[in-house]
Amino acid sequence: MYDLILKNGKVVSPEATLEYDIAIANGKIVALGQFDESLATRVIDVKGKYIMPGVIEAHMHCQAPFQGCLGANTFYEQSISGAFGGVTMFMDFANMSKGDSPYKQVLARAEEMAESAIDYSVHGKFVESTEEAISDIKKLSEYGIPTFKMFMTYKKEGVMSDDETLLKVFKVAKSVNGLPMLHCESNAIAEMNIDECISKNDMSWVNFAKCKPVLCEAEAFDRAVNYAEYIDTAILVVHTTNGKALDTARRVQSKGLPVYVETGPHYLTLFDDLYKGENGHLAICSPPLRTPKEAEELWQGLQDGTILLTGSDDCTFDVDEKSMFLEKNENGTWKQDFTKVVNGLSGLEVRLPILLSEGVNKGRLTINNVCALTSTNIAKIYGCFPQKGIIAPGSDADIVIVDMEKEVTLSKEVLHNNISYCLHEGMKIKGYPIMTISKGKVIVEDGKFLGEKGAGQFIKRKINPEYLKKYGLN
Ligand code: DUC
Ligand code: ZN
Ligand code: ZN
Repeated sequence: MYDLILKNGKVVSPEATLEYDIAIANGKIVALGQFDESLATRVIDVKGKYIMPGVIEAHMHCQAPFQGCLGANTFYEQSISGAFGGVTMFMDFANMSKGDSPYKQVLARAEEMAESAIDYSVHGKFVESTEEAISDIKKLSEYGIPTFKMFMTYKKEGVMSDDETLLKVFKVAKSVNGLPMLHCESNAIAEMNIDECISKNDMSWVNFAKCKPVLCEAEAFDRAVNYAEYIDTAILVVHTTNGKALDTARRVQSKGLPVYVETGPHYLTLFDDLYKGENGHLAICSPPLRTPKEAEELWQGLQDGTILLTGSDDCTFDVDEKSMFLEKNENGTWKQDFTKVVNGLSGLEVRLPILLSEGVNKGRLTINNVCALTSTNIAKIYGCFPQKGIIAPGSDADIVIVDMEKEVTLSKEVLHNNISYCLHEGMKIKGYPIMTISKGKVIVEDGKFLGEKGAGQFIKRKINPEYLKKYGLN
């Protein structure tokens, strides 16, 4: 007897869309084919709908102390918001300051995440390369954490890795089949520009973006890639925003160097004109929003396989946190000072809808591409495939059912992210998740959350060494 049969759906993988039933028992997919309804406790007819592997979010910052703020959600609340966007597993980063043990910080973070309703994992983070810190790389990888994040900027915030640290982490990560993850922005360029704005006393929202132009990102991207080439190791660059960086990636990917690239939905759909508005501080994130030209370059990168991953870089700060260090002018407008605004945008819940609508329904991507970009490729590169990321016998029954005809106008009211604004307010979406299943249990149905606090489990990860030797996930 099965617990659940999903009948008549169009089952999506990166390669194909095929119609068959899915039989689920004990949290796992047990068979694909055609099944009699009498064989299951519950049968859901999903005729005409698409059945996709649950979205995996490998890039978010929840309850992460940063620039004096923490974020609006607990991990449980974050898991609810994610579930409405089809997310069935997420990964956050260890909180690290100098002197902290990366290993201990990962364990502490995993404990914090245990209240999640969906499965979860943690990435290690490196802010220095002391002997103790570096020796944790092996321990982390043995524990099931093979991914290690480093920031190439945020020196003043105390989380930047210097070049020596990058090189050391690259080298040791390589020896344990690990994957360094990079936030690429040149601290030197950003800091010089920011200091100039401060000395001119012009810290407008518009100037924020000017301080961190394409070249600020592209220089750090190039440097990270050069170091990867030197060590001959794999890296993953998060939240890439522009074609200049992609050209660097193309150059080395074509030689087989495993440089994996992620972009996020906000860089595809939101632009730097937002910084011209009075509330432009709500759109402050790093790297900053760019122009439609760069977004077009990113769509091309998604189409030609230069970008194999998407991540939301979710930082759900409400207006109170975004504004907490700002003052107002006599006329009630903001005294614009970008140095006092926490960086980050909310995006966890809208990543799949945006890719379905702007990607599939606008003819830029196939639904199979979106499956790869939101789930299969993420599971592969982060080391939890085939437990996650695919609808196949033996895999966890983490599933999102999508109605490609469903139209939703994005607004703060339709999202579940606990904040009082939506940067995509008014954006018309066609193609939306309508049901989310986590390990065989329906956790979102008919607009209601049915999951349980603490039901998520920590997922140990191990990356297929082939993906780390040569570019590509096939
Ligand atoms: N970028 C953001 O916008 N926020 C948090 C960290 C980051 O890299
Ligand atoms: Zn970042
Ligand atoms: Zn991030």
